[in-house]
Amino acid sequence: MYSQGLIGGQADPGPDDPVLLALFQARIDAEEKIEAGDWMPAAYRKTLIRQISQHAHSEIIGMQPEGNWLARAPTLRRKAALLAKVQDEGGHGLYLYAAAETLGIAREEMQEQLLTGAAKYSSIFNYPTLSWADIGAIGWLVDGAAIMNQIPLCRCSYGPYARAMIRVCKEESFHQRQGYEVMTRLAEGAPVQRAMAQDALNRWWTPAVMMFGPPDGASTHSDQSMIWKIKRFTNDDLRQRFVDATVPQAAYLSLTVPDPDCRWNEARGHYDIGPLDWDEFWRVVKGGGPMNRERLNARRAAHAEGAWVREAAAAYAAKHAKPQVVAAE
Ligand code: BYC
Repeated sequence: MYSQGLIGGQADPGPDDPVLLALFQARIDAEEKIEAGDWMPAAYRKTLIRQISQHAHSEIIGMQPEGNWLARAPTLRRKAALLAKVQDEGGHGLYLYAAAETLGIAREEMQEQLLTGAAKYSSIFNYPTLSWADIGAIGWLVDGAAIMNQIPLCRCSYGPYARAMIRVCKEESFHQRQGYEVMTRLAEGAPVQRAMAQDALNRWWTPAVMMFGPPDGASTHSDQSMIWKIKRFTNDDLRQRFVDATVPQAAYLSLTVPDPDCRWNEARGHYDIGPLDWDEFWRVVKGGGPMNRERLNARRAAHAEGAWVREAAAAYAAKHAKPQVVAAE
């Protein structure tokens, strides 16, 4: 369990202490970073552990849809880029677990929450990658959505999360470009390649638009997370930014966004989109998506197969541990 009650060895006076709460909010309002040893309300700590651990799980599970194509990449160059991208995602998961650990939760507990299905991870990774074009669509759309969501997280009020996000965003930017380049080649290619690109866009568009989370009216955490400057924009604001940036990119490739209601709205100065199927979103989040079972089973198998590495690392650490210095009487 994480030590909500103890911060830097000091007893936490509790979330209701109005003086501490006011001082804490004043620091947030002044754009100061909150660091691991600082006093923070228990609910702030809990929100961050929830969000950062879910984010870490998403990166780790997110390696699977693309990992599916590593051995089938069409050229050595494509394989090298995809391999680097998947490895980056493993690295993002590790920085994020480390950032969550600064809040007092053990990595083993987060792993347990993922493996038992108690923790969420991003809905997007519960869809299958059926063709090579899906690798292009994931880089373009999923990493594009991730950048839109994560650039503001570089300014998150919690220092360790904000700092981890700076490096993550640099790498996500390369991921997005490699995806768009794959799509560009396919879109400029033979009719069958164009058809693959369009089919991938058709299947990934709506899940990518829904990745930003439920509409603002149904978002349980947004209001408080905005006050705490964990979130800088609401789910709908970020979704709109993503749509506005991505629809012209599809047009540049002469591909069609699979939404008959998607059109420029001069009065709003934004693209409109049609209604989204939020029942499907919740079904996928709650385990009923096309790939939820496979994703968790693959993670459980990888965890079990890695047991010998954890045991060897623990044995090595024990062997090389500094002998305990016993204080002289
Ligand atoms: N999927 O109150 P809300 C990546 C849940 S990794 C599943 O708006 P919040 C990448 C939400 O957790 C992508 N669940 O929540 C990796 C909450 O449930 P709980 C991951 C979702 O936290 C590899 C409930 O719905 N990115 O990009 O204020 C390759 C109500 O939602 C989803 C991050 O994790 C979803 N899509 O806002 C390529 C970024 N959306 O927890 C790419 C960090 C919502 O109460 N996270 N839920 O049980 C965030 O920015 C925020 O947590 C979210 C949601 C915007 C995702």
